[in-house]
Amino acid sequence: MARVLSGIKPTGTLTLGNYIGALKRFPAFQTLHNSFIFIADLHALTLPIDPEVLKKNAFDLAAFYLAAGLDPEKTTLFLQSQVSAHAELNTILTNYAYMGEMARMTQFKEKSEAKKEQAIGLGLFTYPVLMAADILLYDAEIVPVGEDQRQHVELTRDLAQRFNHRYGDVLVMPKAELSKVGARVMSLSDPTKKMSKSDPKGNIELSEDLASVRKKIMSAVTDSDTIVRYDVAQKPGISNLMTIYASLKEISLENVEKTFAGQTYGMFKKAVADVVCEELQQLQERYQSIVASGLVHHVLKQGAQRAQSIANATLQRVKAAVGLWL
Ligand code: ATP
Ligand code: LTN
Repeated sequence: MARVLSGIKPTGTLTLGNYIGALKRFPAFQTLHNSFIFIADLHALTLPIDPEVLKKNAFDLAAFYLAAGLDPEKTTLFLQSQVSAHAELNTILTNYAYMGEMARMTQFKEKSEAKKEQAIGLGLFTYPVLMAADILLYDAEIVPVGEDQRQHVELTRDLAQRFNHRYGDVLVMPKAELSKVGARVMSLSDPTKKMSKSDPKGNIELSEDLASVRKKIMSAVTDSDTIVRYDVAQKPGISNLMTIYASLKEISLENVEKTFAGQTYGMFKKAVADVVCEELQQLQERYQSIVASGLVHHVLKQGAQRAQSIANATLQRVKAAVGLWL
């Protein structure tokens, strides 16, 4: 059984982009693979966040993991900060990562763009090293993520290769696994930008009121043409709505084109709104019952214990390889 690992930062309410690009895909791995899914709370500290908000977000994220269908008996679900091996391996790996390659990371460039150098935390700069530690600790071969994280997984591969070149076969080479449709869901208000947690006008939040969801989809920015056709360059708005529809219905983009041939944008948008609201309604109901069950903390505690035993073994391997006393 191959190991699968992925994580999401508890930096805000999850969006439909997080759901389609990552969360929705996680449960499928748990039957065939040994699956590790975590809450990247240490990563959430790389940009300013209120402590109470962080705690609440982490809890909600755990509840959404369960609501999306992760079974804690099959998937090890845990909080990154509760497995100290992440921070330890991070410390070791920072010595093998280069300033130049960190500075080239698109996410770092975007998130630090508007800030003065004095206001950019070092954690934001070394973010991908911690992410590499997350992945390498579990010998993960498969890393399901959205398109924006592909570069970080590539960097993880470079680091693993560099480390192994020097110390022998210590680390397992991971690979990013992107969904064919929906690896990059775009903003509804500006379909040339990624849908993001920090853009409430252009995003749909998983816990959002369904009337508001419907309104946002019906008023999503599109072009002045009338044909429902997939063409990212000419028709980014319609293409994005097609992606959302195709992902949730689990059908191909060609199939979406055929289904809506001859129909107006208004009719198509209504169908998209229906499918999104239906999915979110189910998710929100499951989320409510999971919160009411009071099981979240127990699941995370048990998950941290399982994660620790795997992560500590890898950490020992790494320590031995570099010459640290065990
Ligand atoms: P932010 O929006 O604050 O920059 P984020 O949502 O990109 O953060 P995470 O919450 O850690 O960051 O992302 C979790 C997962 O969701 C990652 O696998 C990421 O690639 C994926 N993801 C995020 N946004 C999108 C999107 N718009 N389309 C597809 N996948 C996405
Ligand atoms: N960097 C990711 C979150 C993340 C992650 C990971 C994803 C942290 N560690 C390990 C996959 C594997 C993000 O910003 N979306």
